[in-house]
Amino acid sequence: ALTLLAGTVVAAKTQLGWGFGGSAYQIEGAWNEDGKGVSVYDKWFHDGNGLIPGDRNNPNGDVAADHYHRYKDDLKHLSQLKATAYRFSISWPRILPNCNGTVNEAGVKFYSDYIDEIIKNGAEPYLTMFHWDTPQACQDRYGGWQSDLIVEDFLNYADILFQNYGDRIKYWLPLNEPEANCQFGWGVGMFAPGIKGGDPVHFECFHRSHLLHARIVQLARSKYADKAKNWKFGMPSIISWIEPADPTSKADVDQANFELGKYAGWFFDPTVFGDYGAETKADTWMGKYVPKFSVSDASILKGTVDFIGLNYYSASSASASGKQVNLATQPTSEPWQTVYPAGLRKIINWLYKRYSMDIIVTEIGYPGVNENVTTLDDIVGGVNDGWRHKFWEEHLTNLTAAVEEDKMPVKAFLAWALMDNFEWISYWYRFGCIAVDFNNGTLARTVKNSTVWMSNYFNTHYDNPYGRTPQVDGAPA
Ligand code: GBH
Repeated sequence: ALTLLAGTVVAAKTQLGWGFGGSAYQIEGAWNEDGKGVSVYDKWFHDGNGLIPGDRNNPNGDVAADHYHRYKDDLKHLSQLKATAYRFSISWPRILPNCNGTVNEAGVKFYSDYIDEIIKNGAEPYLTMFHWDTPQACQDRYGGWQSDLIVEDFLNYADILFQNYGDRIKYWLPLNEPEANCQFGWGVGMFAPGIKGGDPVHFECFHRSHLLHARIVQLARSKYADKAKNWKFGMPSIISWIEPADPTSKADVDQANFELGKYAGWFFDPTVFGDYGAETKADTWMGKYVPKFSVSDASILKGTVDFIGLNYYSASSASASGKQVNLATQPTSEPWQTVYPAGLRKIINWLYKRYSMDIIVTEIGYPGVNENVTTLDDIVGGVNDGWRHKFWEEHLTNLTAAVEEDKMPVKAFLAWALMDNFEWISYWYRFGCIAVDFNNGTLARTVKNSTVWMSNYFNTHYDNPYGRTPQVDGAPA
């Protein structure tokens, strides 16, 4: 579209939302305030589990970035940086502390005020219902995600959120990375609540999560039919790009496609097509454990996402011979991450080819590097973050190529995370776009240089799709 402005022709830019994400346990703190119940993560760390040897004493999310008390100032950064979207999660045990029907009104009010504050700062709120902090009471009563009893409890929780926030929320992310929740919490047991149920429990838990997601969307579309016409649902999942080791070898390309298909077919296919993918069922490991959906399960599951929620962090290679190639373009402090910016463009194209749906990058981020550091407290919390700048610059170049050249329908890009936070086991990894001073305990906030660059990039290349404007003055001095 072209607009004539005093004789100059200005091409309208592509609309694409951008901003940041965060999750309750990782930033809020205030673990026992205003009627909040105990989550499995509170108990896990209070019991001394999950720590890295040599890390500072007993890191946990009790205080975290103290965002519960500082959220108004923190969210002012959205307007200051001209971000147009912000993804946050609700702490389930703040709303339902005892995993029964008793609602904590203070918790309901907190998130209502919170949503108002996001909107006042000109950003579109994306609401995550569950980012892993299951109420401990659900775990104690019936084993949490090991039992179908969690489905009815969660539906009641979702209903409370629809009822209280449905007037302001359009984008709903019921479950964040439910496969990771199941794998790490109940399968291998390295995250809370530390259940080592193995593959059968892991796969059952994730199967249950799919069915729960379907029931939540069904509830929205029946009980809140009028509003739900405008609501958009997604299930953010972490999926890595898998590169054929030799792109000229058909066998390697087939192998990479098979491996991508088995993950996509596990994470996304049920919500789009109503069943696990063919590759998932054919895989020797997954095929052994994926349960079957009944005909009625399949019919309620199919079509329960409006966009693919892509959490993109990493990449690997695949080949027919088992040969691997190194894709990393820069170092990272996360042992599980391989930074490969071209993979962002490739995975977007791959996902679009499979699903023909809108794509929202619900998470993407970089924790810094820990080269040349001697103690865990010396980590790079730096504000002159050249490595992160390189990370954003190369990923955004690929994002723009996907959008402008490949014409991919990417609707938003949510950088992980708004601020440095408790990275589930440690404060060692600094994913924040805003630094938080954990080292001397002031928790002072400083915008990282790369974030200013990113803000300029988005505001130069893209238009705001949501039509919200800030109702407050900029961020605190
Ligand atoms: C996302 O998960 C989360 O949604 C978010 O909360 C988190 O802050 C962000 O990524 C950055 O990590 O088995 O030792 O390799 C990413 C998926 C799942 C990756 C757990 C790391 C455990 C590490 N994560 N996994 S390991």
